[in-house]
Amino acid sequence: MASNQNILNFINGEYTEGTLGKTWENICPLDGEIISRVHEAGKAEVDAAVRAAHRALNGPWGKMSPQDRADTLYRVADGITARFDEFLKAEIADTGKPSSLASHIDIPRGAANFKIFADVIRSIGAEFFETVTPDGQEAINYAVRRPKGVIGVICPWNLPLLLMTWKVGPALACGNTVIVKPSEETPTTATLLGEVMNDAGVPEGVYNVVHGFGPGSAGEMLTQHPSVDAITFTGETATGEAIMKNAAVGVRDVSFELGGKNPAIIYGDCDFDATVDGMSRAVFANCGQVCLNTERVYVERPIYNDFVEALKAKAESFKRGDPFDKATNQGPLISQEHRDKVLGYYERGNNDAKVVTGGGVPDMDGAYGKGSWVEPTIWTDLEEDHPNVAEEIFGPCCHIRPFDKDEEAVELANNSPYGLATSIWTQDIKRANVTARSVNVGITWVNCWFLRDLRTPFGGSKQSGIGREGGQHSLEFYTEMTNVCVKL
Ligand code: NAD
Ligand code: 6OD
Repeated sequence: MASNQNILNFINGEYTEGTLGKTWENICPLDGEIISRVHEAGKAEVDAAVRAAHRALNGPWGKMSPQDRADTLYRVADGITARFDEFLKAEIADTGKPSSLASHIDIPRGAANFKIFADVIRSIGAEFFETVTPDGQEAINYAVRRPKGVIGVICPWNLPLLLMTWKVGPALACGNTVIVKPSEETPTTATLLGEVMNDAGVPEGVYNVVHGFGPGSAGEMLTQHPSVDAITFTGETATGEAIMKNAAVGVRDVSFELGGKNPAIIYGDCDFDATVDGMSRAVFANCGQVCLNTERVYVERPIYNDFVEALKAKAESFKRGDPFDKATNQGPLISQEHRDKVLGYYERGNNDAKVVTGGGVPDMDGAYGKGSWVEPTIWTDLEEDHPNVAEEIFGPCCHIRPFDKDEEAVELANNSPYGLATSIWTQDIKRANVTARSVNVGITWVNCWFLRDLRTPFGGSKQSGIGREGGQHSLEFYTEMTNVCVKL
């Protein structure tokens, strides 16, 4: 996957190397090859992006009607679809994920995120009250939604285009302008999107991209910038804490999608084969690098042994290698650094747990031998406070534990500082609904996993996030409401 590409910042509708004169090597995790050099933005670029975003906000974008904005975002979506293969190859080079996954989820969702929020903005109405006071005064009240302003969008590496457009789509639909800071691991698709924005007729300054890292770099500069009106962030909980401290200066709003240690509850009356299929995705999809992946599996005792064996068979069936081979269904981890972290947990598991399968690094042929691959791994027999059961690992691994009573399963599931997502597997509709209301998470799936309707509220409770985005829920963060009271 070697290439000599230069990845530039995109500010005010133009690509720029920036003034810092610093680049870093973008490494493909499939084979360790350098795929591009990324030009780091400094304070001058962040300032320029913020100024451009304010000009666009107070200029053409701010003055555009919601209908025209929605039409423009449809053109952006169509522009991504027209260049589907380019986006696909870029995402695969940055992340190593199999084409079967990226062509099914990442790129189509990257486009869909613009259309869904364009549709939302076309269809919203206004809250309206008729008021009569005790002393006979009459008024009408209506609430209008205005854009919040210039939004800082800080993104992770696991679903780069998807998670970035999940924020940029609603932000622009609501009339805001954005400055995106993609992950340093996956800078390419956000950069490519600049061309699509220009071709779609998005005015300059509406969509800006600055490249860099977190502390002391573009990420922190953006969150500290006093003229950034609000920050939406997806990433680690500890990073969310750092961003929140910066956002507190100037009392700026945040929307956070953070870490998780997601539980699944599998009842003895589930459809066994469908559950094993679903759980294989829930644990191992994207090499375990989806915030929604399951890392804690609780199984009712009568089917525990069979389930462990069946998930083991799935874990051992994954095909690694050429991402463009249709049969490939496991990619590498995002980087050697992340692999070292995951292998730290594997080592603890090898020492402390019963290792059902995995626990190491697979043999890979040729150039893939330099990639950041790990084996899908299953542990049993650990205590709940063991780091492998308590901490987010973000790799293709899980711990499985038996339970006897429904209440016990719920208690175990809730025993975490995180509260992002769960899945419940049963054919008993009452049991499913009672459990669904008892687990303290933002998203619950019954007999499925990551089945997404983009209009639904998405987000986490406890340390997994702040706020909900999706459909009309995104308006809460991306707009300010002004109530207009008119005396009659
Ligand atoms: P990360 O927090 O390390 O980095 C995310 C982004 O924040 C990157 O662009 C990074 O450069 C930037 N950043 C880092 N420190 C910063 C700082 N001090 N100020 C400003 N920006 C800073 O996360 P990651 O490693 O990219 O992603 C993995 C994590 O993201 C996991 O914890 C995962 O659970 C979480 N995640 C959560 C969701 C969700 O929806 N809840 C979705 C995807 C990923
Ligand atoms: O599907 C989504 O909208 C979404 N935000 C998914 C997040 C996945 C986290 O890794």
